[in-house]
Amino acid sequence: MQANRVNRWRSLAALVGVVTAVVALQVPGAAVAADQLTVAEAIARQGGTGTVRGHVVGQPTATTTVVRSGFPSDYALALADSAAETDPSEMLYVQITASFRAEFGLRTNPDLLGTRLDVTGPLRSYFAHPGLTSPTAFSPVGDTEPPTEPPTEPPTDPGDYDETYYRSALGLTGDALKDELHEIISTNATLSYSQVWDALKKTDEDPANSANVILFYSGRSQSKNSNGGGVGQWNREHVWAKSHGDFGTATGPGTDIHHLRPTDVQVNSARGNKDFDNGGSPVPGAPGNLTDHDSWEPRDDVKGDVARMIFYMAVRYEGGDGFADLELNDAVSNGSRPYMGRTSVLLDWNAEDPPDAFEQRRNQVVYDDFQGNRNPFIDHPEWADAIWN
Ligand SMILES: [Ca+2]
Ligand SMILES: [Ca+2]
Ligand SMILES: [Ca+2]
Repeated sequence: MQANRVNRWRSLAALVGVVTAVVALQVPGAAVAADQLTVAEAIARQGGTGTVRGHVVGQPTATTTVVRSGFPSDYALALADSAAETDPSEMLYVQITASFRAEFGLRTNPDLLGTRLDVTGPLRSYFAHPGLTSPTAFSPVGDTEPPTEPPTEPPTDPGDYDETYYRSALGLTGDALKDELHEIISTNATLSYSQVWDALKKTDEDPANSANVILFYSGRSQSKNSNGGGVGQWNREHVWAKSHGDFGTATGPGTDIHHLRPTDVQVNSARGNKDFDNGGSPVPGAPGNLTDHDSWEPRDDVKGDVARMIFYMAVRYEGGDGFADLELNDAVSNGSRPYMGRTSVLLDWNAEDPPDAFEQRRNQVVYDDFQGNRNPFIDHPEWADAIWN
């Protein structure tokens, strides 16, 4: 159904394009149809709706960064009036929503670079830059040939993202690095809380048994279908406790699967909303985990995973999107304040337990299949020290 609708749009828009071209030929100097805008006009006329015609000149990955190769995702493209344009201020940033990604996303269709498109939708800021969001139609213009080369394989080595996704962050440290990473990773859409169940069945699948997930704290492999609220079942743990900033389970930090993990119901309950720190007594049902009245120490195999999820949340959520600005501190007993500790212990855990294949694969699945954004600290664990040390 979706594909048919897209194809009908494409056919209709292509027909309109032909008619427009004929009219333009017959009436020298005639402008294109009233609602058809150049990129310069669309930049000048933010607000309202229009059809913008322009050349595909790359993928915006930040307000002033547009990449022309190694496209990191199918989520956005930049249009310009000239195919050779390299100045982002002369570009319109176009959001590519889910139904258009297979045909117009640049990672899947890198050959679209340089071709012309008509895109219809509201002229609204995107990446804090003149843009077009929530498009209603895309169509190729003129004699553009469909791509003949098969799409390039998406990169899978975390280092492969340095020249694309992370290019604007390389070499930065401190707050400048944190700010730039925030821009890069804040392109994600999150699932509904009910959709999180199925997502976790993919992200946390047991590599040795595809019918199971690995429970985060206990390390137990358990049937994907034994989820729920009963004793011995697994449920959805917010590693950044949702009371720290009180974001609940609405779309946003409450459903951001970069920090949601399957856990044993009773172990989840024992962890509660405690901060992370070393020490305590053994946790029943979760070997290697320790807890006391104010903190939780996870088993060694996931200490670094915990740290990197907390680092991600502190960078992703900066208070600009209706949710609290989540931040690290070196305390415990943070309660409902939007903080999570302890910073010093989390930095140690990040160093002691570097990313392994399971964690890297998980980051890739979240990026490819669900949210379109990455946890930078899984790709570059050294960035935690560059920001917080
Ligand atoms: Ca403690
Ligand atoms: Ca680990
Ligand atoms: Ca923050």
